[in-house]
Amino acid sequence: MDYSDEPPHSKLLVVKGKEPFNAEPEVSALVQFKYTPEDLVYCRNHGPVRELKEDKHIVTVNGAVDTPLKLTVRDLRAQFQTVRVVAALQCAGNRRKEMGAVKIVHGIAWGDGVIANAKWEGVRLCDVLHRAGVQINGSAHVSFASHVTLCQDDSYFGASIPLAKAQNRDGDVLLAFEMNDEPLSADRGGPLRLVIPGYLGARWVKWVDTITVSREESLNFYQQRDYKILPSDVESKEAALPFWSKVPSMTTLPINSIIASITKQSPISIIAKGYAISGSGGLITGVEVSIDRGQSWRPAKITYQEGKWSWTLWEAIFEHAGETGEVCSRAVDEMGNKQAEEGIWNLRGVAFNAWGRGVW
Ligand SMILES: Nc1nc2c(c(=O)[nH]1)N[C@H]1C(S)=C(S)[C@@H](COP(=O)(O)O)O[C@H]1N2
Ligand SMILES: [Mo]
Repeated sequence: MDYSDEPPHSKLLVVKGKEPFNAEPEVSALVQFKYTPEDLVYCRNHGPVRELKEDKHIVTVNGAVDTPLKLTVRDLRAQFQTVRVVAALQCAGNRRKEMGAVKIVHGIAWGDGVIANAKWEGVRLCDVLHRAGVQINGSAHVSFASHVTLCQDDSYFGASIPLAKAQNRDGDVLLAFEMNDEPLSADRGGPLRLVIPGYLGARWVKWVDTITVSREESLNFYQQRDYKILPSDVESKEAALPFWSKVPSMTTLPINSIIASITKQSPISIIAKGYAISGSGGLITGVEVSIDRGQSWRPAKITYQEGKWSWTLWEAIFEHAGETGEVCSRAVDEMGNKQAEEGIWNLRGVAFNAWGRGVW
């Protein structure tokens, strides 16, 4: 793999790996903004990052369609309605470090900063598919690929989502070219990436150049052999082998909340801040906090929430917290999903969502 063309990356991130570039912000900095500034967005890569020219980039739509299409980003802007969605992008490995403390897991030891909330702008994937004329009824998938560089485990990066998700107008799936009113940077996958509200980050393919409608899911390594919640008794790579083809690919992530910062306001009072997210798209209806290890809970104040797909920011003041202690958080959504005390261990360390915890 060739890392000689790597563009400069944000200096504000904690670097977990240089080649490929993987880095996350301090979560205390992250929750200070409702829309994550570019420099604080985590970077998750399975290969080199490339700076591409918008006017040269072409996306091809093919597979089970009437008319294979080749479109530039300019074509997308000119020929389709531009829409905006506020959505949180979250890596399935968010909080893997905590899961790894339970028992060893495979993957980058991410903290709780591999999440970003942003305004994304682009065109609806369903409008583009409509133009191409989808020929399949029933169960089908839309695959996305970027052949711009090789990846660690495959010759390209790919992912897929059910066609029904692409066609569901509740939470538009976008071919996006802007984040927070700026053209997508190279690190964000510019000039064109997928935005798939409610789905794990691995499906939000960056530098996308090929879209294929078919009966099958993407055959890419990252769809087939990764990003799956293996049964908890699978404890090694070898033991995992027979399971990859049987375990479903991940789509949504579970409800979650974490403690991002605890600040003393006086010798005995504290203010705790954090984020919550409902992976499946049900609005977060409450975040509760406890300073007695879950004996008693009280509601935190929700300070930001925007539509169904954004993260939720919250804070809670404890006037009589004492000099030291631990805050726990747990979130509930409108579907009644509630964050449990323990997360479920799995070999790849994905979808960890135990109660948030922080000490002061
Ligand atoms: N082409 C390509 N797209 C990709 C990836 C990648 O390595 N290559 N990583 C995926 C993963 S696992 C995540 S979590 C998000 C991260 O997006 P970000 O780097 O903009 O934060 O991009 C996804 N899209
Ligand atoms: Mo990811």
